[in-house]
Amino acid sequence: MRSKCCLIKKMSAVFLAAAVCITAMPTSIKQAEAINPIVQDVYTADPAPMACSDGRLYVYTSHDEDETLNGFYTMNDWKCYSTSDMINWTDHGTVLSYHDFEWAKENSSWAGQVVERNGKFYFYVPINAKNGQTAIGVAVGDSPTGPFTDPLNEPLIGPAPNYIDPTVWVDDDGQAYMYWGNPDLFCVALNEDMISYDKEYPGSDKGIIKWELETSDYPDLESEECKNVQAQFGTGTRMDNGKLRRPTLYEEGPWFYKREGHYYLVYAANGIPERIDYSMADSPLGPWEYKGMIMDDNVNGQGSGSFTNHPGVVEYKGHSYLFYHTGKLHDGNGYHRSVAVDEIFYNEDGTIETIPFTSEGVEPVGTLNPYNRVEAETIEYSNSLKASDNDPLGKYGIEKEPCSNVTGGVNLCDISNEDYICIRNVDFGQYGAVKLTACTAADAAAGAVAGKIEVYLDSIDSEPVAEYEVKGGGDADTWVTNSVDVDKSVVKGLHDVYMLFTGNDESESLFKFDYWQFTQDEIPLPPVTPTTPPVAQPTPSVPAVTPAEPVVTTVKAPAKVKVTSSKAGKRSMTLKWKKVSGAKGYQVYYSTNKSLKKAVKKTTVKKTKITIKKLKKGKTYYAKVAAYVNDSNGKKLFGKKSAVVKVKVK
Ligand code: FUB
Repeated sequence: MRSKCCLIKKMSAVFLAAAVCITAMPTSIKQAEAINPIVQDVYTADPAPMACSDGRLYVYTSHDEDETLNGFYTMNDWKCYSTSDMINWTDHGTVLSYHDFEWAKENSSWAGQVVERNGKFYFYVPINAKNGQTAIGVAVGDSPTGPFTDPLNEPLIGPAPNYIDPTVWVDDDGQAYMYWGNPDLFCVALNEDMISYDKEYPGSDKGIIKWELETSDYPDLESEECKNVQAQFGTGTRMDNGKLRRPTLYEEGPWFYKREGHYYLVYAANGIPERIDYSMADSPLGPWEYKGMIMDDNVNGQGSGSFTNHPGVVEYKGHSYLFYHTGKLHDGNGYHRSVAVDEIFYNEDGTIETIPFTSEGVEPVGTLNPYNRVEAETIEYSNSLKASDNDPLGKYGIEKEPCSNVTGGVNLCDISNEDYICIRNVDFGQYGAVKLTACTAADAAAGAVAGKIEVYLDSIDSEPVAEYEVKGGGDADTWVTNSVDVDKSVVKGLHDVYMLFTGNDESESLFKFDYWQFTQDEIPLPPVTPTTPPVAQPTPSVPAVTPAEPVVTTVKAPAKVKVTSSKAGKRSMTLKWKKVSGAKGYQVYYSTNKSLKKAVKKTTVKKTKITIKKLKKGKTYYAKVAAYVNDSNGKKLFGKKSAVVKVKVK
């Protein structure tokens, strides 16, 4: 049995982390350790994880639109994310939408699930048919990220009332089953083609096996039939106008699977707000035995922010995970949900321990290799929370869009000054990196600098280890790949990597970012131990060539900067300083922290003047300036920083 002590430790860490968040952390900054919600730029719900034969874990989600129509779910497509380490998630964009089903109506793309079988990927979705009734459709793809197409041109099952939330499991004997439904629970045995079902299945009604789970089905709540469903799914408590609405706890969102000989049905339970409960069985069609709660709708008096929940359970790299959703993203609620993940623990008898929803999420189960091409949309966290006018930073967040580059996939876009992304557990190895290559596109003249990608290790308040200039290619869709040298003695070992995007303060779209990749230093060959004594060589008749000495040029650091004026403006400050002879440019450091040790922002200019905008009204800022030159490796060599100047912003 998994030790309780471990769970308690995890729970205390959660509450401690939450306490730290409340007291010390601005809403726009999240600790690198906190991964929930796992997606921060769109609202995602109804997670369906799939451990794929390619070694990655994919999570398919439904998608709550930013604009909620008629105060109800507004959902038109499904998204896909993948990971190999459980902390950095690659966004694969929208992989399916109601447009892909000719018979479907808009705005009903609810909870789906993808299952891999014989090299194909089957995407089961609930969606309204044109007559407005719910139905289950299936789309098939050759890869986990699609494209998926509807092979049937009609629903797999339905339309009929309450046909939502399909979940599919292929049993060890090859028989696949699909459960679904709210408030009744249904099941069919799928045929081997995975796109039809056995209409003659023994004991079924035209192939459908049904658990009747509405109170109206049980005029006598003491009847044997009612007691039977309560033994399977718990005794219901959901009331409606003073009357019991459900005889059992089952609500919706079933997730069906088998583990170590036990069958599980995990589902949203106990009315609104929903929690997550489960039942177990010895055979795929039950009878089920109600086992209790896995996740409450409330932790320490705090609700999850969403009145629904929806489970997705998966085993990956030796761990068991529960994916679920909350309303914890900025502006979140029951129609603006976000997918989260926590580890679940099984006891020896197969029962599951109760876990809380957390903001810290799960531990990494792998590292990220920076020497492979890494999609820019592979992110643990991005600071600009949500593309929303109500963003606490008062600006639009980083967005993603289908990439126009030959590499395909998606890219980051709508990047504005000081947006950043964090990629965790990046392993640069013992020899370190010598170069950073990035692929970007900017709507700027060819060669013109459109912005910068500053790279920091472990903290955004440290010194940057790379400053990559993003150059225009002539138009917004010309992709440019460039490299910048990095110091292998610094960029080595295991780090969290922050990429801070800087540029024109006014721009909401500095550049687009497709991918990045570091180049590793040459790995020294192991010394060869000679097995036989070396044979004596004849003396060369030509004089030996003396190996060329590396050219060493001594570059002197520039002189200390002298700030000549500092003026406050409306939410801005202007600094001027004396030109330093030989300087290539100047770095300005500023913060509201007097010692300029915490929350220091940096910006680079070529001129001897800067106006820093979007500062906090009425706050006192401290600033200093350093000149720099490029050393023989092209790296910035800074001179001494100026004395600190103080400006109270209007
Ligand atoms: O996302 C729409 C519906 O909300 C799902 O189908 C249910 O499971 C609940 O999460």
